[in-house]
Amino acid sequence: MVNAETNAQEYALDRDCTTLSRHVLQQLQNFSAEAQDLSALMNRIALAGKIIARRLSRAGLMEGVLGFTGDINVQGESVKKMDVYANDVFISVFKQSGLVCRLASEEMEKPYYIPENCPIGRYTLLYDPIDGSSNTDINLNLGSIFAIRQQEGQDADGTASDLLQDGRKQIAAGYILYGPSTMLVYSIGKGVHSFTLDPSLGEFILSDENIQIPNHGSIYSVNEGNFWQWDESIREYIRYVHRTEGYTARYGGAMVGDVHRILVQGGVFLYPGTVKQPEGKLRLLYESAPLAFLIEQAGGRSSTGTQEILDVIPEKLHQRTPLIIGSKDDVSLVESFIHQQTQSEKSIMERSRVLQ
Ligand code: AHM
Ligand code: MG
Repeated sequence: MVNAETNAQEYALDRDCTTLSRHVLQQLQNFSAEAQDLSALMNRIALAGKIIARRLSRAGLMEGVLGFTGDINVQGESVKKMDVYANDVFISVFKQSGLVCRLASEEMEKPYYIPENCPIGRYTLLYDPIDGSSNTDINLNLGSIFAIRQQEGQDADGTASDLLQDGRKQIAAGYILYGPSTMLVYSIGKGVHSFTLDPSLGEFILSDENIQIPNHGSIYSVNEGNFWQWDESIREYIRYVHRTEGYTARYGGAMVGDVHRILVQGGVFLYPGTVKQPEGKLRLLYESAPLAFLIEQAGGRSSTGTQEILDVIPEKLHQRTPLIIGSKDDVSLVESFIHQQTQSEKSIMERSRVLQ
């Protein structure tokens, strides 16, 4: 009896001590400068998450937190006050850290360079400070998405052109989910691990290690309001899931929550291109590539429909891309509809050429 109690106590103590920074060091199994840097970087990201979560938890009671600023961002979208706040939180947390040289965000036209009077590091943080902004004013789940890349070359002209590389250059990626509890899910290329913020400790504590996404799931997650804006191949896929038993739709308007559900339960999340916006809505460097890195680490896949997301080389920082992400089999199924459509278009063109 005493033994069982002691074991339970030891377990609880051990669990509470598995903080994010300790976990990163355990993953790397060494105390090299790089391991220390990564641990410190993750710690800073966690701090930003805690500050944002704190504000969100009281948003309805505070002045000047909810609603729009009246500005339009580089994406052509109306900016919410929380977008600006969260963007600034990441800058403020990293400015004096000595870990990064720049921060590139969905909300800023150009990267923010650490001023010369502050310690400058060799990493770049790429982030979407508040993902799913439309959920902000109605107290629904939101997220922050992040990725870390190493600076390559000097970037003397300030164009950050070394960031225009494929997603396999990411050394860490993940998201913070602001839901009933705040969770941080990350990968440094050694599996996917989730942490839950324990408000009484003010720490993210390990909640699940080496998460594996099922190869297939029943969930499809897409904004079906865009049905008539999509290519016929996507419409055909949706018709297929409508008439096939075993599928169910879930769409929350905030990708971090939708992708988190799929990470845990399996299925597929899609944001395809539309007639007006063939490249879709989601940004490669701040949204699609970090999530692709994570989902691949969990044994899933992500694709534009014709190419692996992690292989896409952007031409510009704010490049958008169609996104199909989730369980291996479900991503492949969507791709098969796209492939079929491309093949039939090719054979129609071939036939009309022969007839001319
Ligand atoms: P945001 O980062 O500006 O909030 O945009 C990204 C969000 C995703 O989280 C979400 O899946 C999608 O936009 C929702 O868009 P829509 O309202 O077109 O379905
Ligand atoms: Mg976003």
